[in-house]
Amino acid sequence: MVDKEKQSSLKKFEKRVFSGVQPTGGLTLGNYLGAVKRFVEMQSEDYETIYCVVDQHAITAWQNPLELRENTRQIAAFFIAAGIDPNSAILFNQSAVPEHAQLGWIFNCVARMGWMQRMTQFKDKAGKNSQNAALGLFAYPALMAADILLYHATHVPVGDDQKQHLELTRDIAIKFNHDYKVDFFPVTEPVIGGTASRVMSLRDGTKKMSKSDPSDLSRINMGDDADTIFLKFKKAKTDAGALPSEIPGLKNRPEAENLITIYSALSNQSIESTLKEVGGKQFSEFKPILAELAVELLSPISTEMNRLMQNSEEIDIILSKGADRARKIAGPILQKTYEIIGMLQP
Ligand code: AQP
Repeated sequence: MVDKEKQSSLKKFEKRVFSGVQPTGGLTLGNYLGAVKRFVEMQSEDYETIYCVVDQHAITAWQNPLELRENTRQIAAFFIAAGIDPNSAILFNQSAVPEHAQLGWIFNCVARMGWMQRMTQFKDKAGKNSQNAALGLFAYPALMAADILLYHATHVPVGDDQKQHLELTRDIAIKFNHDYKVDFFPVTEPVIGGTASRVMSLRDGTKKMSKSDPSDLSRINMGDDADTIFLKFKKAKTDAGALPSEIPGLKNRPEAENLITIYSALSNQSIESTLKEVGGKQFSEFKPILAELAVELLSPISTEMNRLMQNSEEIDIILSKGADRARKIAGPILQKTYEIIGMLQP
């Protein structure tokens, strides 16, 4: 057994939060409400927070190198503009901490083919052409498990679409601990939930809002100006009915449910309270109210993000300091892992 004292000395905080966002393009309202807004809320004295721009995940689909660099900075700028304090949270980009890839390889050898073949996100992203997909796209959930377990993270705030990957992370931790007869990797708690754990496309209420959707009208991008936000909500698909006053009235009305969910998350209130407020209104009346709230909340974030992007050196310094802090935690955990599995480290 691993010496319990040594193991706990690797951890300073009882609760450690890890999460990441891929720099695959501009962020959407889905990324904000499902993930980043909650990253900000989890910054408190009880949690040590570690937030990562996961550039190694991004290249599971081809990225233009110049754009990848800029998108990496942009996600970091967005984190800070949305309220993450880089003096308290550890903020860095994944490739700057090589321990992620090193532990990722070990987890490739722990995860089973059958587990990976069940991952629905691979099927969704690879589509019909799975033979032509990158091997990295298939293996990506094992790297995601490494991202989390490299810090012995206890809590991982993510959108609903990542639930299956977090279950895999738990399976990998359990199998590693079992195979090597240790109690080393924690069984991480997913933090999914909140009002907007799954924000849907504005063009199809059954599909996730996504940065890579070919239709720009399907999403609100963090950075869209006020006119664009009003236009996108105006054109959002809806049904012909008025808004209900109670939750059962949203049944089989995915587009109505989505707009109500977005409004509730933006106004920090429950769906019930929103329906009490707007029940009975027609969409033509509700959509401008929703757009106005979105602009009021998102504009200051976009403005600050653009300001930060004017000074990319400052962002690079923040990321570099964050990577140094991250390696101080990740290094000993990787070394201990090597020791457990019998890797000679002369
Ligand atoms: N529509 C969404 N609703 C709620 N949460 C969401 N997230 C993404 N879309 C929604 C959450 O955002 C975090 C970062 O996601 P990511 O960028 O790393 O990857 P993703 O989930 O693949 O996001 P996209 O926008 O769909 O990217 P592409 O189009 O590149 O695949 C995660 O916590 C995710 O749950």
